[in-house]
Amino acid sequence: MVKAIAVLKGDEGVTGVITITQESASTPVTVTGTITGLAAGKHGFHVHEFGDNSNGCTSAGPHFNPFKKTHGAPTAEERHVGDLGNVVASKSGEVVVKITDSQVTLFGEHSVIGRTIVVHADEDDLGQGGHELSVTTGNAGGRQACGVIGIAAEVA
Ligand SMILES: [Cu+2]
Ligand SMILES: [Zn+2]
Repeated sequence: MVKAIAVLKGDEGVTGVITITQESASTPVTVTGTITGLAAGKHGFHVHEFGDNSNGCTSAGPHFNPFKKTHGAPTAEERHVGDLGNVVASKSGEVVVKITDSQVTLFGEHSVIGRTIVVHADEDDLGQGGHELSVTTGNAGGRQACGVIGIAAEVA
């Protein structure tokens, strides 16, 4: 079992804690946690390439895409590894994240440990929006909060 954690911080008071666990290299990851301070509705949620927040969430770079694919839905064959789709914030701005994914991994050369989770201002159109940015970012707008994925402390 590998367990990783990202503490999300951003402008405008958006914060969150996201945990990623994975039993073995051949099993899916589970992504759980909470995010607060968002506008109600859908927000793009991705793993970005770099664990670099030196210039805020911008320096995390593009979506993590080791296989040179086009942006897509988490359920699509054609997607970036980092494409986790959307999370949905309640009226009070809170998200409860519970995602299972078979492309994000904590094992091997394409491990996401050391990369960054980003939550966006807008909805990810999953590549289907017809906007110029749909095929690279899902046109999900600004980066509202982000955090580097690190190795989690062991909890009893
Ligand atoms: Cu993103
Ligand atoms: Zn993408």
